[in-house]
Amino acid sequence: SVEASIPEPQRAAWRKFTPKGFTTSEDFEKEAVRHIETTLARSLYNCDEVAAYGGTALAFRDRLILDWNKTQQTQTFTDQKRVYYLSLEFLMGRALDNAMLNVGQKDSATKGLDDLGFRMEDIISQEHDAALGNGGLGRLAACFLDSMASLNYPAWGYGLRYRYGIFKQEIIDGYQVEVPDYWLDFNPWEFARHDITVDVQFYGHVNRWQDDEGKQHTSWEGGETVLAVAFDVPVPGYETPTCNNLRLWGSKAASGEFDFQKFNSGEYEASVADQQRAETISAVLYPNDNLERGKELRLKQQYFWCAASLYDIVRRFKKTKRSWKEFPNQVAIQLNDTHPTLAIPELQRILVDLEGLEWDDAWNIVSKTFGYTNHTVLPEALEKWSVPLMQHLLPRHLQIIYDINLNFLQYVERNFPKDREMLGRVSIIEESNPKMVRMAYLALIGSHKVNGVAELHSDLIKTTIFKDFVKIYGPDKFTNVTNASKLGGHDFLKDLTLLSKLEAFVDDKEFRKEFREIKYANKVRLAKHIKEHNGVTVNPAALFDVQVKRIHEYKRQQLNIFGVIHRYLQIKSLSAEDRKKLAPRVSIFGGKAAPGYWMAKTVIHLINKVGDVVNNDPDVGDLLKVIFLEDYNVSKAEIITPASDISEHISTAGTEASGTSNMKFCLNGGLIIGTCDGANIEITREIGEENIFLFGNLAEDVEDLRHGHLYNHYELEPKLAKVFDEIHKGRFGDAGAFSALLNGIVEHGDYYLVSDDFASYAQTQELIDEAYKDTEAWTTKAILTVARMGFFSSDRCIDEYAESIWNIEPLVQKKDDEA
Ligand code: T68
Repeated sequence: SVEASIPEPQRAAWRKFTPKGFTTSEDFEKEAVRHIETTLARSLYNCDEVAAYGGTALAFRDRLILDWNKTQQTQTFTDQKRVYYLSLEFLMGRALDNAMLNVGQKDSATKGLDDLGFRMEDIISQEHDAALGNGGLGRLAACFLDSMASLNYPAWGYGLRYRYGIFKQEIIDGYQVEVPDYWLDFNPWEFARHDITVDVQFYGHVNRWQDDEGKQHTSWEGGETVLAVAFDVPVPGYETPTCNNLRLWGSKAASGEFDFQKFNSGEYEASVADQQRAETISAVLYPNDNLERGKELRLKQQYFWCAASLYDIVRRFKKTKRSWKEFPNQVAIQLNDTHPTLAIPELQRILVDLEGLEWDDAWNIVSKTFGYTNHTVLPEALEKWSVPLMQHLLPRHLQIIYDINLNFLQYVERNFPKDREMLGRVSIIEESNPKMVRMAYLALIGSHKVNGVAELHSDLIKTTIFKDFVKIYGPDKFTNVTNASKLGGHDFLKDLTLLSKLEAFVDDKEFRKEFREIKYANKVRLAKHIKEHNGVTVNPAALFDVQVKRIHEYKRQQLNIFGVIHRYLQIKSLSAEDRKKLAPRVSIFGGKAAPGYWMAKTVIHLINKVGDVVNNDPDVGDLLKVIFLEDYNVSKAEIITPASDISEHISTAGTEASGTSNMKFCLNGGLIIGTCDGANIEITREIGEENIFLFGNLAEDVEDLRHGHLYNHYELEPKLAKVFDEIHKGRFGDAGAFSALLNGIVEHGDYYLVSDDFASYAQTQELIDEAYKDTEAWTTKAILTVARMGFFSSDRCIDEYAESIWNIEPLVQKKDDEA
């Protein structure tokens, strides 16, 4: 029973004027020109590509918002269970091309733009990436939004509206320099909802009292309030009228009496400072991937976003007048890593303190509502917050966390009376100095399902970080949902079963030729980009070897660049005659280092220095080029990924939870070299081990190897030792610049097993050289790889979440919108 604002007698008039959206190039032009002239206040005398982009985007936005309105209305009327995906990162990239593909009017728009004198490609490239994420975790969230809409699930994303996304990377003299990414200058894809706001409280103190009937009450009082303002981003599905919502919260100073008083008493500047402090909360995305630094502002961001989102979700639920018991039947909340874990104590607080439920009834609701996805086992990435910090910022939440912990530990004590040690191990509170709140444990205890993101990773969390919890809760609380990537849009086809039909064409001469031509054209396009941005000429017929991802020691870009140096030394050692037998290669790197991560920055520096030497060595010519592509991001990935012959996914076994670009490269007709880690293992199972280049030690052996480095005699792998010698000699510039990198391996235990895996890596690279010379066999591998990748579609992945964790059904809209 939802009240409509327009009474029945007037609805006919309304409906008569409801916009219908365009379906022809003429109608598109009409809309685009209208927006350029009116919304953007430009004329035909000053319509540049930026304005043409604006007009095009606004025309499509109008289309999306009509679908959005209808979808939201249908979801409200139907009132079936919804899922809320809480992620501190959504790495969406550009929206226009996606909107055009999903709405299905790209051809009309291309023709329309052509009529107006513009090329679609140029217009698309005007758009600034929405880069509200670091890497895989944020990109996965964006893919999930897309698939949830494409599959018609009633789903919302909740995140933060950062004013600055991930920094822009510049390479200056071979060093990374960070430049702020102010991306909101013109963003046609968001709708500011100045009427949808939430007051979010920080600091203050807790009061307890008894009412006349003797019932205990707790309230959180005082402190400061910051206003959360909703910004909605439409999320269209592919070839469906479903258009879901991504709600991003921006922070603003709460306009209370406080400011006003300051203003009146002449403290104008102080009240401006308050304003700015409040806006700081959503100002910037923290640029660390797989690392936690425990900064107060980060905790503020997390609570701000959780509190606003939960208030919104609860408000929506309360409108339906259902009883609280029904909450988990209507609402599923997925926690993307531990970043939104405060949503658990926050919901408990709402139910107990504000709604008056008994603790146990509330906890029963809370722990049925949440699901938690773990994305890492790296100890330095597991979130912990200091108890004193939490006591200061969120005093009531800390109490609630202690109470959750108490109940949990009592349960453990009852069930494992003989294992006293276990209590300390599984406690949410780590008894260190200062004490720390272990967010992963809180997330696990407060959720009904915990999932890892690839089979190996889901097994690992059960045997390492969550081992005790498997004993406590049993294995059924834990599950695996292997990550996936988007294959709609730019990639091959919508229907993954169709993808497997490609296999029948593997021997088709025409098809094979076309397949190769597409790959070659993509390499030509990347070669052009490299020429423009790096000033280096690369041969598109050479093998393109690509490693693009965040720079991290565990991802081992250092292994790759040491391998490149090894190759260079080999080339140099050969006679001109023997060099002719070699296969030409282009080694392409890209990725950002967290600004404070010195080792990662050193790796970037080394890659650039090696490039300087190799690319200018006349002995080498086309045989080897080394390229570092500046500012790797989603839109650059769209040029780089389809151009790779081999991509590298070479993390130390057991460290990369899944990886998702490995899938993306395979879907784009590239082969991969990889370790037995993350989703590489499942990719191998799907495509066949004859179609992938695996190397290196296995996860099960890593611990012993590390131990051996520290306690046995340690010797560097001989080929790697030669590489290090050359670096030491200053062949790639001042050796001192790289000493920490080399010492980490030679003297400090080689934690990431670079030396252990080097021989196997170099040998596998030689196999790749040989394999690439056999063009026909290579083509077969590439085609079979693509054809067998259907499993890694994010649609499959989302269906698995929907069925095994969320228990939600798709909501297919009726054609007729009469409700
Ligand atoms: C990635 N994690 C995993 N984290 O590393 C990758 N971390 O194996 C996996 O495929 C992907 O998640 C999706 O499951 C990240 O990207 C972060 O970016 C991150 C950000 C903030 C704090 C910690």
